[in-house]
Amino acid sequence: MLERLNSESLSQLPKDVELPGYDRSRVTPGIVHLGLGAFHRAHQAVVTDLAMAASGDLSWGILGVSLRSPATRDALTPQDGLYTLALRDAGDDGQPKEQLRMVGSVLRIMVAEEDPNAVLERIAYPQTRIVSLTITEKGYSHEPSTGYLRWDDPDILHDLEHPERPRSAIGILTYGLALRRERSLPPLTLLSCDNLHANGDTLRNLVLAFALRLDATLAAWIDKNCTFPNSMVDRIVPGTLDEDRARISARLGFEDAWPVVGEPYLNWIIEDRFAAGRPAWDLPGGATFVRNAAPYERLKLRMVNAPHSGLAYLGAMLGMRTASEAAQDPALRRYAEDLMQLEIAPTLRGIPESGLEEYRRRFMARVSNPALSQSLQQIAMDGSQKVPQRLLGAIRDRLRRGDDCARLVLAVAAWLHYLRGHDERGDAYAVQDPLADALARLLSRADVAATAAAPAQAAQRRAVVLAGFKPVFGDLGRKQAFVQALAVQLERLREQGVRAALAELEREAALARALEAEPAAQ
Ligand code: CS2
Repeated sequence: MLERLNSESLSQLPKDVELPGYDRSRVTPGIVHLGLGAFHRAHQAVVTDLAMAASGDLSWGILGVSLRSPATRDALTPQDGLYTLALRDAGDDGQPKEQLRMVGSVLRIMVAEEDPNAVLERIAYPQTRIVSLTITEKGYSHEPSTGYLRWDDPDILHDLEHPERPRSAIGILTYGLALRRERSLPPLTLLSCDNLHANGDTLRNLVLAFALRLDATLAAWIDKNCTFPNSMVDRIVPGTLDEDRARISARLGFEDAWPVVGEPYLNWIIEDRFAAGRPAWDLPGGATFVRNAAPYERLKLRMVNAPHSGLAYLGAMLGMRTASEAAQDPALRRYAEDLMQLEIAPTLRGIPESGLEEYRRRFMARVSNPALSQSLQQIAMDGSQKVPQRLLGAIRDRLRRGDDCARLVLAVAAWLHYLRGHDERGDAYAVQDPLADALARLLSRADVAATAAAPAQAAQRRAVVLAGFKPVFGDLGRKQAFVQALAVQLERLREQGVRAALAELEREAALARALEAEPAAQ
């Protein structure tokens, strides 16, 4: 049995483990972070740790908040908030190599569901200057196709009725800010670090909509005093496995109940609009501050998250388990590369082709990282919340110009096909999605419509019903070209399977190339 990791262990760790470069006992809290999952702990918390060491400004400790689950709090509290970050990659010999670092920036963890008031108090605490969020797409209680607050969301309804016990992130933030105003405290920055289109603007609109419903003067106060910078975050962070816990603890000589594992690559772009200062996050290997994050966010959602989702749905249906397994399959690899090169890159105007080429190459290398075990189901989950900003924006852009988007549409069709809940070998998996019930009803309606139609019309009828799902597709479902393309790709997946659908795309591409190469007709 190993002793549990805690502050006392720092001096006894092996020499090759990097330590927080500052005196942790002098750190004071400046950030409240909602959603203390593995991603935050492998990304913003690490850059905050490095920034405190480099600048000597120790007033940016993080108070972490888990919205529901006590698991992270229970794992990290006995460790005084300390945990290991393991960066993994393949070494020159092809074997996994791993660099360990102790992260010291998380001071304490609270669980909102147990004690929402403690969280509101912390937001309304004079020293709190940033409230940041990684609550995943579904944490925003918004409609994915429009970005509007879902007033029928059970948590939002609950929070309107129970100001003293909010449970949605939007409710917690708004009531916390109301308390801040009551106490005449200085302004605050709300920093979304989720993979959402215009994440800061989206968060701002949601908080203001909720606040307006409570009290127009509160909304005006928030609007005047708080900033909501947009940001782009990037690092592949698989969920921690038991074998990671065991391997890392053995190397430390102490038990770490919840280390996090990630790739060496990290990118963070933030709009420099902070209402009350910020840590010196702009260090080498840290964040870059910009005036407008939109082009970076679009690049990342389309050139990382879109192929990721495409690989996840197609790979999962083939019965694969991890992203690197999918990315190393020759046909899937070609699909992901063609998707980016032929269909997505041309929608990213203003970025030089060589830059996009480099970005594509780097993504393929990152996703193939054999030392990381990122589960395809993790990427595939919550598709209703991910598909719009990852795939549908690019599809809209291409349709507007009359361009072909078969590969993008195949990824969307693969998501819809994946929702059946079993792969091509018949193995079942759980579909995790906040709209799972509505999606299950949608699939049945599509089946009924297809069965009732004449055989030649069945595929088309199915696609019309599926694309009519407004929360995801919005008005795209009314675009004939989209519905048509969706019908083709879905039918291929249903009738012939993933491999044949991919082969068909390659045949079409080869034909198009041959036609282009042919001398013009006499
Ligand atoms: C992934 C992302 O789980 C997912 O949906 O696509 O978490 C991805 O790994 C990160 O955005 C990479 O920065």
